[in-house]
Amino acid sequence: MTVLDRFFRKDKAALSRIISFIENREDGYLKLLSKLYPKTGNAYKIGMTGPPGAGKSTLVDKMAVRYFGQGKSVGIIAVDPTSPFTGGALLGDRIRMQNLSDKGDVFIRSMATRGSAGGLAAATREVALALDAFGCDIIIIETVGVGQVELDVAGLCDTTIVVLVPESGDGIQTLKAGLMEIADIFVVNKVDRDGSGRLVSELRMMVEGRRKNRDGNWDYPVLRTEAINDIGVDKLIENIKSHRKFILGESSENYIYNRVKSELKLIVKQRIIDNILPELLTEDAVDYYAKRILSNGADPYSITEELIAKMIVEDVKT
Ligand SMILES: Nc1nc2c(ncn2[C@@H]2O[C@H](COP(=O)(O)OP(=O)(O)OP(=O)(O)O)[C@@H](O)[C@H]2O)c(=O)[nH]1
Ligand SMILES: [Mg+2]
Repeated sequence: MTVLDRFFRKDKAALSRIISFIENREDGYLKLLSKLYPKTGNAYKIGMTGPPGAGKSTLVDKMAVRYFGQGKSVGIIAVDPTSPFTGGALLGDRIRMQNLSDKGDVFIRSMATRGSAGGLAAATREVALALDAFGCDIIIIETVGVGQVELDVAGLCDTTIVVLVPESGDGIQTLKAGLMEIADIFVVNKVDRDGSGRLVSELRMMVEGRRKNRDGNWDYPVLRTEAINDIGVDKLIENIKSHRKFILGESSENYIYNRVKSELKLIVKQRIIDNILPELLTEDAVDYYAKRILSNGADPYSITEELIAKMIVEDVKT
């Protein structure tokens, strides 16, 4: 039996192998993704982001227990853009989530840095695709809200939750604008700490201002949780359900159609960046063109046109 056969028989070891295969971009991984794709479309993807130590993993853990209790299978991806190796935080996550991973229908995977931010987001999408094809009903993707990655990851999630804590700084002004933009649901965690009331009202005010500038009528919820004591988690699950209903609208067709479109665009873009661009812009080629600019009056714009023409001609030939 091949690994893929075992994968389709819900063998977790095979799932691990398939994920590594995809993550490492081994020969034939694109073909493999094509084989997995027809089996996807069932999973609901939830993004969980926020500052380091906000309590994201603790919340994910508690949420997973709820979904598990509803008989759903849950895949968790912890994306760690800062530490390329199994760092302390990651190890901590593994330990904290251990009680879940023993249960059977939960699969946890950590991902480390790979090349560009876009590359990491693409790899995350592909791992999520594998989890979806495997039969996960819910996929939760945790990212630390410190860079570009979580913005890209939010793009592939159906519902994005931004977790903030009273100690995130002097109020919401200091938070990255991008982080606020991607939120469908805000969670103020560690409400047992001082200052949570103020943060909640600041967020509610911001959300109020934002609602006036947007169409649609999703009321961005601002929820209070104390993840460590399992408080506020049911409400969060309810709000995710409401958001799901909201985005799917009267019929899910439109949502899925737009999803497929944006996914296709991203995949093509990433493929050009990963495979075509490096061939076009080799160090030697760049040297050659830079010299032409400096010595015989060529300009970067016409060189770009030349390069693109070359790319198209070469493509037609093959
Ligand atoms: N006081 C208090 N502590 C909490 C709460 N929720 C989580 N913590 C603690 O906060 C610390 C960080 O929690 P994590 O769940 O690892 O936070 P995280 O956002 O996943 O952290 P990174 O993945 O490292 O960015 C841990 O020591 C948790 O026990 C809470 O509601 N109240
Ligand atoms: Mg964490």
